[in-house]
Amino acid sequence: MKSLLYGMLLPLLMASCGGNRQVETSYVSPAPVFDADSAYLFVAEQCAFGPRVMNTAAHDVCGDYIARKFEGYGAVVYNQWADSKLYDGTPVRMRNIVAAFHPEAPARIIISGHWDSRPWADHDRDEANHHTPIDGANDGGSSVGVMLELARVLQKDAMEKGDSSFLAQHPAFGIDFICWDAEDCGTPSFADDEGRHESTWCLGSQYWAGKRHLEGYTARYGINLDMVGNGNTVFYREGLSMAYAPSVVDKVWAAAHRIGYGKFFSYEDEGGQMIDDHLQVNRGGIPCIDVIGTDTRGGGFPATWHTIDDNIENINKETLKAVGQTMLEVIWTEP
Ligand code: AHN
Ligand code: ZN
Repeated sequence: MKSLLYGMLLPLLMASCGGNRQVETSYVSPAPVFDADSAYLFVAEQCAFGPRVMNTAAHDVCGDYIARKFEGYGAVVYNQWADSKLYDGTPVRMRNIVAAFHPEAPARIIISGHWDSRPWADHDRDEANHHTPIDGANDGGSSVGVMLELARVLQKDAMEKGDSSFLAQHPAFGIDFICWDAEDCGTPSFADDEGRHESTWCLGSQYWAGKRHLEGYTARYGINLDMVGNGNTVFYREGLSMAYAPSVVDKVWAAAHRIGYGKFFSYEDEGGQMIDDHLQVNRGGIPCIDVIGTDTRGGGFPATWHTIDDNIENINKETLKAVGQTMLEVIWTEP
């Protein structure tokens, strides 16, 4: 206690009697640097395969790419393959990819996002594009790009710091990066209303909520990332996140504000609720929030949402940085 008091008082005393009257109040984060250029490259690499639509070669090859990248950064990768059906009964093969750091550790957190891209640009202003699959640079690619960069940073920290690295210092703490498949295949706007049901979205996370990649698997909480890579983006405290996991919302928003990214993480009440992968994780019994991008100009989904403009040209490194650095802050300050 005594030394703690000294530690707090000494800088104040020095500041008040010394010549230098500037008291340093800015917060110094323990987290390493999140490289947005690197995250951007991971988004570009995913897009280069073509749209990650289930039952296509681009999807399969990109799934292998994602699994291989995580393994290269030292994660243990679990693949969860499963069969499902689209809104119209089309059979699809899906693959959830789970990349685990410290797979045996009991105290786990999940950072997740979907890796598939929407098979139809059914929100494009040109109706001729409504049946065209999208690159999904923002919607899908951005979350995976951020997660891969987080994995790269974890490995870099381990290699440079050895025994004093974050993970070596916290052997009981583990992180799972979960890439959901088949999130974005919900009934398209050109189909009959009858098939337009909540259950046609998030097929991969629905499956996982019922049958985990490992029997008995659980985690403290999850943070799902969705559309975290466009410009003009702000994140509001989404309704279902506030209902299921308010303390996780508080933790993430506080972390962002602490390190100077408050403008991206708004405390304004937008009140909206999203049907997204976080809902399935919550239904599976693990508190999970959704960090989902909203357009600062019009509110609602980003301007590129479900259009052919959701491509690498509209990826913004500042947004990737704000989200990625906030995730590192959350990890590095996790008790
Ligand atoms: C619905 O539109 C039902 N949910 C939004 C989830 C989503 C779609 N996120 C990205 N694409
Ligand atoms: Zn989407």
